Amino acid sequence: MPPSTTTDYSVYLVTDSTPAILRDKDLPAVVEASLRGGGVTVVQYRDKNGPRDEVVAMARRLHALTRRYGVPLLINDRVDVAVEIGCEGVHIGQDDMALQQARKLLGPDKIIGVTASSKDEALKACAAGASYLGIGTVYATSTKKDTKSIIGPSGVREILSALYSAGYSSTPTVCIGGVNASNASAVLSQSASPHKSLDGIAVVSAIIAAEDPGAVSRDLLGMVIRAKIPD
Ligand code: TZP
Ligand code: MG
Repeated sequence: MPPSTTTDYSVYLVTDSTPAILRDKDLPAVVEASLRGGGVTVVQYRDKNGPRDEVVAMARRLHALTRRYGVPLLINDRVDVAVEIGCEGVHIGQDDMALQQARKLLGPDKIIGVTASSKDEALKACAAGASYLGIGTVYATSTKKDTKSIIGPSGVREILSALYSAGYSSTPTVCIGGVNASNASAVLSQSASPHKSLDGIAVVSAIIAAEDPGAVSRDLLGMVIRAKIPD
C-alpha cells in the first residue's frame, strides 16, 4: 500500500487493550466491528507494554483484518514489530525512535506518522519527512494520562497555520485526545485555519468503548466528510 498521499486519514482508530476501555471484549472483534461499519479509514495498534511475542501475534491478527477491508495498519512505537509483520507503517511520539532511524528500518514506501503538540514539533517532523502528523492532545482524556500538553482546538489551529506558512500544506494531519461523536464537528470547524484544515480525527475510546463501534465510526466519518465540504 503506498504511503501518505493516497491514505484517507478521515477516521483514524487507535486501539487500547486496557480493560477499562475494552470492557472484556476481544480487541480484534471490536476492530472488525468498526471496520465492518465502513467508517474507519486507518487503524493504529497501540500496545506499549505487552510482551513482544504477544504484540506480534495480535498485530498479525489485526493486519489480516485491516487488509480485508483495504485499510492501512500502523503500529505505535514498536517499529521492529511493523518491520516483522510487514504492515503499512508506524506512529512514533517525540520520545520514541527518531524518524530517520525508523525510515531506514522501514524503507521509503511505509507510512511514518509523528505526534506533535507544538508548532516546533510539527515543523521539525515535517522537515524530517513525516508522512502525517497526529496533533494534540486536544482535550484531557483518561485514555492517556501522561498528556504533556492539552492544546485545545485553538492550539491545533495555530499548528495548522504554521504548517501552511512553512510550505507543508500537503502533509496530512489528524487531531487526537477526547474527540468523540458529540464534539467532532465542533473540533473540526474550530481547528480549521484559513488555509489548512484537519484531514481527520483520531479516536480511541469513542469507538473502542462504544456499544456499537460500527455505528459510531460511520457517524464520525459522516462528520468528517461534512466538515470537508466547502461553505
Ligand atoms: N495521544 C494523545 S491523546 C491520546 C493519545 C494516544 C489518547 C486519546 O484517547 P481518546 O479516548 O480518544 O480520548
Ligand atoms: Mg509513542
